[in-house]
Amino acid sequence: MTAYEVNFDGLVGLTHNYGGLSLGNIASMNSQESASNPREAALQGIAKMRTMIDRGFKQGFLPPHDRPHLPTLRQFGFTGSDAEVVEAAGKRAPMLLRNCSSASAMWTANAGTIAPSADSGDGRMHATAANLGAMFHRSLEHPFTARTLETAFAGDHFAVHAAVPPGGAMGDEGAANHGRLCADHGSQGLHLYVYGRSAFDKESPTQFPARQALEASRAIADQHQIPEEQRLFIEQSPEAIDAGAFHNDVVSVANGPALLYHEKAFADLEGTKNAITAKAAALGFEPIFIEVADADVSLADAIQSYLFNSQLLTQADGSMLLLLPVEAQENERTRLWCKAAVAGNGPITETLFMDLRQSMRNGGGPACLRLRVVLTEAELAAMHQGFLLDHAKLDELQVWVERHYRDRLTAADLGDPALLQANRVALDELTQWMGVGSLYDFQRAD
Ligand code: SUG
Repeated sequence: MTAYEVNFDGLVGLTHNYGGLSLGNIASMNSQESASNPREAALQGIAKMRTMIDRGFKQGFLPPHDRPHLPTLRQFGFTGSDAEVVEAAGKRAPMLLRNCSSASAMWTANAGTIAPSADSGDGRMHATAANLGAMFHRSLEHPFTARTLETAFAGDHFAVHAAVPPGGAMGDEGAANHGRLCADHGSQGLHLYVYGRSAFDKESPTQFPARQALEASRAIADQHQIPEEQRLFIEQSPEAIDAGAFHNDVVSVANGPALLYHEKAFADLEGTKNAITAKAAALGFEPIFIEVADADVSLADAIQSYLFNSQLLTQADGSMLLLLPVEAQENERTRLWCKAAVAGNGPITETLFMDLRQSMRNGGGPACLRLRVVLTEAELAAMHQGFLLDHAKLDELQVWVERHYRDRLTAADLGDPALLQANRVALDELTQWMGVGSLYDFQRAD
């Protein structure tokens, strides 16, 4: 059946800032305390979406979450008017305010995990919001993410599930730890669920947090009704996590039958390749392994440049385009690897480097910024059209960003009630423009 891969990019939020919140995410740890430019960040994201549309791909977006998140601050005992809560939190609990202000929902590869209707037992497209339990600031995302996904994908074609219960090490980071291999987007696929640890092990195999629990991945495969023949659970290499691969999409990316990965991405590389080959054969396709040797690109170079955090895309003529961050062009090792890949006989015929530096400084590359959803023609028509973009809508979105976003933000600004107020005005306008009604908590309160 004809099906499209639609990329839903996270529209960067108005509070995009460098909080230094993610242990194990080297870029985020290094950027702490520097000033951000939310407007530039959003415009860089829009430029990427525009490039995708120019190239003939279908493009959607997910709106920012409302931040600072007042309901959470109130749960921590702050009272009074919204302005008073933000001001008091800025003075008495600046780290809490920082966590409640993160625009981290922009990385929609962590919004949830998707199963196309071609793969699920009941023939519906399934989505599960990711609990993001490993990092406090990200654990606040899933209720609103689930609401957003339910709004975008309402009706009989779709099944949207609430997040797997978090707590302890029961983390789920969504599509960033999931890949799907297939002959083409519309055919049956093999789901690769990549995990860091068991939630119930007393000890973690890593120094940095291993964010994805095997039990959470299993729960998702089960509730998405993925048959045994179409699922594999693969352990991340602890060495990669400790080198800064806090999500598997920092060291691997799948598209169609191709899997591009670093030699040290998985705990058991040979076992992983054999299992993929066997299951793919039963599904009627041959996987294409594009392995990057550690001798050519070290884990450190891969993580600094985000070579693998790229979008690997099948173009209309069947050739593959690799959309990467400019950092992968600036790093000599990865630039040389890209050159050789395009010159070689592999599926990648073109590379495109994009400036996403604002997001990259928080550890978010092109692949982090998008959630891939395979949709049939009927599903595409049935979903809420307010989440889909074309050139004209992108122009309007850009005007909206230019009107509402600040060009400089520091941690000290987060306690400013005027920021909260301005963000709400902007988001209220956005939901009206999308035609999605009252999506945000602040629009629903009495
Ligand atoms: O979860 N950074 C995000 C980056 C997510 C990248 N996503 C994928 N690899 N798919 C994270 O670590 C940093 C926020 C701060 O420090 O202000 C942050 O949350």
